[in-house]
Amino acid sequence: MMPHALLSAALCASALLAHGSTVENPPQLVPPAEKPDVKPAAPAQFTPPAGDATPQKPLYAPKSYDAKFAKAAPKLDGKLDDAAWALAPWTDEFLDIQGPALPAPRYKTRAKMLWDSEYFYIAAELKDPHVWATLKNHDDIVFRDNDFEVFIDPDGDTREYYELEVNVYGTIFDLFLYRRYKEDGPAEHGWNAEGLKTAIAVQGSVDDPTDTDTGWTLEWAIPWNAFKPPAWDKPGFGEKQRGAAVPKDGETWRVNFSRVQWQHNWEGKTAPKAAEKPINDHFKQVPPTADERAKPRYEKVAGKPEDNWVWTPQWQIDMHDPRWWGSVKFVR
Ligand SMILES: [Ca+2]
Ligand SMILES: [Ca+2]
Ligand SMILES: [Ca+2]
Ligand SMILES: [Ca+2]
Repeated sequence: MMPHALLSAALCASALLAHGSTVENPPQLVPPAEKPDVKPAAPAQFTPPAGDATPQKPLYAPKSYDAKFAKAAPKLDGKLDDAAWALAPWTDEFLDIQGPALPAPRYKTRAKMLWDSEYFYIAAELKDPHVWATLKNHDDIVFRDNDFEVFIDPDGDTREYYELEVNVYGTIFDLFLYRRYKEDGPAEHGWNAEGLKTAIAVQGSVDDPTDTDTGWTLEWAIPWNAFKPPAWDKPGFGEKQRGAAVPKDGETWRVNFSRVQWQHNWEGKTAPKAAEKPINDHFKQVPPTADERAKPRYEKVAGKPEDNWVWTPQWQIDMHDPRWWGSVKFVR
């Protein structure tokens, strides 16, 4: 039912492997199983559907955005009051992953993009009355918390693409996808966005449900040099061929954003209560102390899938279909 949940089993297995690694023993980057070395066909031309629109019949082509060249870099402090950001328009407010026929998101989300000769800059604003996260280790499965995600396919061939996820603690889950999950992946968690800078500002308090927050804002600076596939990737195939080059003026990349939001006990009319155990299915669960049990805390609503709110609709509950990602043009 969910883009992520479908993949949880596979993710868990490789995440656990990643957890066993240390700086001294980096995770092995294992080449994927051999498959015919053929580039996928270009995505079909978009044709608007006949008749009433449904989530299965897209209403419109993927959205586009002109990312402007920043003459002065934004200061990475999580606040979006920089002169550089003032020149960058907001995206449309995010909507349900399946499109506007589904209920509008409970909280507003929007993003901005900029670039310069060193970095791809992304800003995001996530309204949220209850700012919450649990995961604190790099390459934890961050979408088990509320998070913000970007999907990037530089050469736009719908294979070999990058994904970054972040929660309000600034915990990063970064991975490289050789092919879509529907084409058996694999997802390489061992890929890291080297040199990535993350800054977050919270308008409220994290993990304190007794107040009402405004939300959080994010600044990302992704070095162009980070867009390098794992060593096993074949020369001449997709991103390896492209390399980590700075985009040319007017170059377009496939990009989409996703916000994952879970429902918890402090939302809406559900009565708050102290949790009996830690809220999240963290790998390193420790039983709460008596003090912690007495404290009001967030608890996911059992059996409720996460919501996925996106910039441009996927028309299905699957982020891993780059055909429907937006088009970001880097303009000077
Ligand atoms: Ca700033
Ligand atoms: Ca690609
Ligand atoms: Ca990683
Ligand atoms: Ca709070």
